[in-house]
Amino acid sequence: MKSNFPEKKRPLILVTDDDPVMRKMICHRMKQDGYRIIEASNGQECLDAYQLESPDMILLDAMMPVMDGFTCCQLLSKMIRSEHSRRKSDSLHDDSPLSQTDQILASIERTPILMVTGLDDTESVDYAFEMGATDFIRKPIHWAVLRQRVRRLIQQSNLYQQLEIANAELKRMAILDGLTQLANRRYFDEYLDQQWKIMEEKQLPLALILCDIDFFKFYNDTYGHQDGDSCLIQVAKALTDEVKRLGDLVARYGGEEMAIILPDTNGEGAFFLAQKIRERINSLQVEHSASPINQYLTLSLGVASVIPSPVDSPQNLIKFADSALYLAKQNGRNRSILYTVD
Ligand code: GH3
Ligand code: MG
Ligand code: MG
Repeated sequence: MKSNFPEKKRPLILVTDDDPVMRKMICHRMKQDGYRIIEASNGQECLDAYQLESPDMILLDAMMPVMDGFTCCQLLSKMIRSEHSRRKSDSLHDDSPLSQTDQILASIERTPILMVTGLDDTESVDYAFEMGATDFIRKPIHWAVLRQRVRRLIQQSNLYQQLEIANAELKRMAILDGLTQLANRRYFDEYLDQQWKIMEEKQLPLALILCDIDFFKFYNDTYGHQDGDSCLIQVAKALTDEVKRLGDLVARYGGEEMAIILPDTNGEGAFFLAQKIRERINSLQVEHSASPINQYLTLSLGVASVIPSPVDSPQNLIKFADSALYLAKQNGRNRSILYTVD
């Protein structure tokens, strides 16, 4: 049969059987169907080949010397699962509401394992599935059945991968602001609550900087909304470049306002960072001819830091930073002000 797959996308099947004649026959059929093949003659070789080659599917004989197919299947399933959870833990935000979809997807096998065996008593069949086999086929092999099973398992596995990619993209979109690629307001709220609890437990300060572009309405009026958008992107990038510590979060708070959450940071430290950000924006020299206070674009920043306590709330921290920002505006803009209790 002619291959349906483009050359580079031909799925790779790992064929494991201790019987060389049987192995050759399976390989021959699989090649005819357009698959690429690697061979293993026992369980250990199969495990090694899996790690080395990452096949798209594994055909596994149950009865083999050195390591039987059931044991091999169990070890393979463990490897496949741990690789999957490693990939998952690399992703951004595992507590998102979308994690439910993840759990459903996680119940689908990733690299399918098709057991091939002469045994078809109830215990052996149950045992194969218990050990992590995705499906099961009897010897003597009915070649048409094998072909259909392989095709279906590979299709399912491809579909799963596509779902996983789409799911990761959805997760990303759910927490990012489309224009600036900063964290969005929803994620900001969530992260602030989370860090509030952690800092409360550790009795460490949590700081917040609110940054607002000065006279941005005039900027839009003068240069148009599109240039306004590019300007927001530029400011977002400058903020991200300045904010370096792991655990810090830069978010788009709303409109032309951005916010920075700084765990384990006191007022002085946060104020120092706010000043660095302000200077960086000044040094960009983004022309703002309609600004009454400067020929270039400027920022006003409100800074606050508190050690969270049960009688206080994250909303208060926002209120403090906001009132400092208000003062910065009142006192002439292009400045940072640290909130202090009067
Ligand atoms: P102030 O110095 O007091 O902050 O003055 P301002 O003009 O910056 O403040 P104001 O709140 O009056 O205006 C904010 C402007 O930000 C108005 C709005 O058009 C603009 N803006 C908000 N979001 C966006 C956006 O996504 N893109 C663009 N281009 N402009 C935005
Ligand atoms: Mg503004
Ligand atoms: Mg504003």
